[in-house]
Amino acid sequence: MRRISKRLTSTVVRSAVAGAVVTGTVMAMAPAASASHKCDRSQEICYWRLSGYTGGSRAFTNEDYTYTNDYYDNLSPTKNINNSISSLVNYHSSRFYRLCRYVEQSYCLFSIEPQVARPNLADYVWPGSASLDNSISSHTVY
Ligand SMILES: [Ca+2]
Repeated sequence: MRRISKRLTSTVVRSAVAGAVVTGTVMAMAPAASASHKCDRSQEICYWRLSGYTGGSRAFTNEDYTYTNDYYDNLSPTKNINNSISSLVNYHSSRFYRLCRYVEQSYCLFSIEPQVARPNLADYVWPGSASLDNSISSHTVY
């Protein structure tokens, strides 16, 4: 009886260790959830914090569910891109980026065609008249 109990305990401990290793792997991969990267002006949509393509930039090639984990390059202090984008260029040769007013790809009502530049998002409005300036939070791709 004592021997069985010891064996069971040992199995439980081994399972717990295996579980911890799996959890550790998932957590190590978490940063990859942010799909943004440095603007290289090729096959991507590039965003800037200020109008006229200034004030820090950040790019996406694929869709993104939330901008809350994306930050402009070379800005000190660091600045989150969520609700702070003021100009953009779609450098992609064929993709349309559909901009979303909210995170979780919600209220995605403004499309950016391939090879199109928007120097000042304050010149554009969401349906209903709210300015696009400082109000993009995610996007889809098609
Ligand atoms: Ca993101």
